[in-house]
Amino acid sequence: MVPSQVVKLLMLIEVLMSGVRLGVDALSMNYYALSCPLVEPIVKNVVNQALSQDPTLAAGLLRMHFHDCFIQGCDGSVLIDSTKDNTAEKDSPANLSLRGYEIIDQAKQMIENQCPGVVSCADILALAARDAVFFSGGPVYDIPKGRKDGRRSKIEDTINLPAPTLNTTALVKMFGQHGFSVRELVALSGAHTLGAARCSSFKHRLSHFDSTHDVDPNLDSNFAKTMSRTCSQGDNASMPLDPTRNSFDNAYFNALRRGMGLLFSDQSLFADRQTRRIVNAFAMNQAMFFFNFQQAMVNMGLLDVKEDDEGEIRLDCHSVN
Ligand code: HEM
Ligand SMILES: *[C@@H]1O[C@H](CO)[C@@H](O)[C@H](O)[C@H]1NC(C)=O
Ligand SMILES: *[C@@H]1O[C@H](CO)[C@@H](O)[C@H](O)[C@H]1NC(C)=O
Ligand SMILES: CC(=O)N[C@H]1CO[C@H](CO)[C@@H](O)[C@@H]1O
Repeated sequence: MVPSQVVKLLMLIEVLMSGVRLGVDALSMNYYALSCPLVEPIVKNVVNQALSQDPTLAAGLLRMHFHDCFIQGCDGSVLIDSTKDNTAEKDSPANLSLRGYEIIDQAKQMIENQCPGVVSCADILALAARDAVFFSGGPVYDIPKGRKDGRRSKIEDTINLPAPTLNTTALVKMFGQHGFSVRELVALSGAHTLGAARCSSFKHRLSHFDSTHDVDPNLDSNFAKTMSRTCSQGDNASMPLDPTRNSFDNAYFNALRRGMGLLFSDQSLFADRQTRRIVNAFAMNQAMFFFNFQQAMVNMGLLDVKEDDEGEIRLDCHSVN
């Protein structure tokens, strides 16, 4: 068999296996088939319309779904507003750059008009992130639905998000604790094919990096100069995470090979021998990256999902019922 056939065969086996794994979960692909059959086209239309106006919001939706899932499971907790008695996840100072809340609100409103009290905010966010990937040129894939919304959203929980200062050893450990393989960590990091980061997330690489280097030695020197120029405009000045910030492609992995990963955590995937092999494979084969990404996204979307009595269908995504 030629290599491309081998890849296709492996993909087929993976698809069959993931079907088996899904069987044990309460979620299902056709969860809303009877109760709200139009939920997917509604979300897709709202997302497509919003992204046609501002394509940079695709990154916002994808990152929001990630943060939702990593804290307390995919339960819409990232959407909850603070109240006078509770400071919510979204008001964590370091994570203020989440964007796209209005897209979720708009979809939720249209869905409530069609089928009130049926579709969770967590599912809407998961669908919106999936649609944002496709809108930007990424893979199209089906995701299981049926998540319930959680009632807890606390600023202190955001400590469980990975920091951009982590190296691959630490990332492997953290993602491993959520059940992800090393390959899934690299595939999920490929989400940084979309969007941008602020200087505050990468300036530690540009001066007093460690005891022997002023600047991170894994950085391409011209790229480091561009980063410094950005940071001369302040901590909130931002730069794209890869050269094609609005298109979902494998340019991120090619950038890592040239020492042009913006975050220390990104470049560290190429510095580590075990993950470098995977970075190289994704850089050379975009179809393989897409396939591993969509699989890892399905798994991420299943993190600690709440079943029936553990959660609710929030009527307004901003507050618990
Ligand atoms: C591997 C560990 C990860 C670390 C350390 C990390 C860290 C970060 C940081 C620091 C930023 C920039 C925030 C800012 O400066 O405003 C960022 C942006 C982003 N992250 Fe991650 N992230 C990780 C994994 C992920 C995953 C798994 C996803 C989604 C599946 C994701 C999606 C995004 C997106 C799309 C952006 C751009 C946001 C925008 O432009 O609005 N990240 N990430
Ligand atoms: C990764 O970071 C940890 C914790 O900061 C450190 O102990 C370890 O030596 C680092 N590993 C590498 C390969 O740099
Ligand atoms: C950066 O943006 C945040 C949120 O918009 C704001 O609170 C902060 O003051 C800004 N910092 C600087 C240095 O401009
Ligand atoms: C990724 C990131 O910046 N996470 C931070 C979110 O906010 C909390 C609290 O300020 C920090 O501890 C995390 O490191």
